[in-house]
Amino acid sequence: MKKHYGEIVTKKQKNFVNKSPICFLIVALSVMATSQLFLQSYHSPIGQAQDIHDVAVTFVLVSQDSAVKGETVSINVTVENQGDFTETFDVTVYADSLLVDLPQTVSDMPPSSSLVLLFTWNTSTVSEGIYTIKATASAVPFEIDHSDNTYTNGKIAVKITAVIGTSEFHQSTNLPFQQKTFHAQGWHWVFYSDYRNMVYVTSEDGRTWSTPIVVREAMYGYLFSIWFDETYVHYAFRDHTRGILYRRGLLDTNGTIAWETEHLVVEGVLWAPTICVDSNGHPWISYRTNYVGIPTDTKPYVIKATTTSGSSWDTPKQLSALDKLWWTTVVPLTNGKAYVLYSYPEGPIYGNLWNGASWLATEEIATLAGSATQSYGVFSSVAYVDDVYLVFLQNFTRNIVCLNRTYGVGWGGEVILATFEPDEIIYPEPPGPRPTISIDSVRGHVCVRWIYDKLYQIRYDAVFEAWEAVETPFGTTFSSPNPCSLSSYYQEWDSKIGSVWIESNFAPHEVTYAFEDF
Ligand SMILES: [Ca+2]
Repeated sequence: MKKHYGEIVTKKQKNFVNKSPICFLIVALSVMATSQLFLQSYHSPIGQAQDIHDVAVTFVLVSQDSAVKGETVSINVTVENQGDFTETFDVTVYADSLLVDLPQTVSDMPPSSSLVLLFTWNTSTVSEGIYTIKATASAVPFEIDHSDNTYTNGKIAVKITAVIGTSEFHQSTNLPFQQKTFHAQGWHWVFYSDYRNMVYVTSEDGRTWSTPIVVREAMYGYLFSIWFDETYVHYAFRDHTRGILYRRGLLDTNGTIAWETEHLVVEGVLWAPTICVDSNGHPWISYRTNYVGIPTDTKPYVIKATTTSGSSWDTPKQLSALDKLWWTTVVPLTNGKAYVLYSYPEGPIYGNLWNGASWLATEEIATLAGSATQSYGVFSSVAYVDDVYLVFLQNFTRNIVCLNRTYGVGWGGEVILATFEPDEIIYPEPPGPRPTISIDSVRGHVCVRWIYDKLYQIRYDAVFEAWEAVETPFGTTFSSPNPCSLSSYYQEWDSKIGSVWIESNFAPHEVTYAFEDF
């Protein structure tokens, strides 16, 4: 008979030859010299017990059913002396075949008593996987019933990813080019929408996270974009009634942000702002006018601040006269230069270079058959020095492709990084995966990540000028990751590249984070 942890333990009926109806229990605690705390139950002496030696593990309680690699898991093991003699024995806990902790010796355990032992499992050297937790009490001399000496309870999944928050809506960390996360001041920083507010959470180790800190109202992740310039964090936010708003804040070493005044950048019914800061410290924001339904006066724009604090802004530059459901992004080059990219669903991708003094002619980047952008025209781009890298899901081929623009030369050809069959494209509306791209200047890499059933990565080695093999650096334990939700660091920060995405198809959706440390 198995007892639940926390219940008063009674003696097994098999120990009584003649079970008396007037048996009663008196529960007492006896603190033994070993300082082990036994929960003891006495029975009426009217029952005549056999002379039995029998110890048992009666319950195993694991503190959690999943853990991020590196976490310490607590395991409570309840043991009982179900025999008639004082017993001494060892208790060992396993995760599959791995020893969880040092075995513990239970000394001089009185008959008819129980004891809860605490074991801790440090998972920092454990491989990702699902482990079954089992506790075993060593047999005592003359013990006959060995079947109850081992107790197996449940499974625990050790993951490399961390759930850092929840949202009632799945579009909490979109869009891939808008930036939501970085590393600075010894902290991991992640911004997302919880379906009510823009919030941020911080962590020093990537596993233990702060409670969310509210920045401002924001129902969806794609309403705001983050930029980190090594001193300030900047955001662009699309307000339903006012237009595009801008604000910057100073990061504190304690993991908080001292925000300055929020400024109105441009008025109107606008959508999906993306922000960056150029090498002179001036914020840039790209966006489109209007946002839903039939495109009417729905055009892409980019605007630059005339001050580093974003207190005043230039006249917006209209990038195209076409009415389309544009997505835009702007990336900084050296010496105040910038490159703006814009595309629409199943359309080509366009780009314009700001050379520091004026705009150069529009470049059609992806115009070949099948090169139009999939996934609502969403793409991701970064700049390294003055070169621009671009990655997106092609409309007809279902290839994830990468192109790069060499400064002074122009755009090169498409490189296919991954291919999906049409029926492999999950999340048909909108379609995924939506890849992200990050610059790793420490190792000379461009790092492309995307989500299908798990998070994949492929890196371009600039030294050998070759793409490396596709890998899954964050393991295989994912629960319905949303392939449209991925957002990654713009660049390596402190030798780390982190990513945030949404898991689980049903609310509350799990905001999930992992980082590569090199
Ligand atoms: Ca036993």
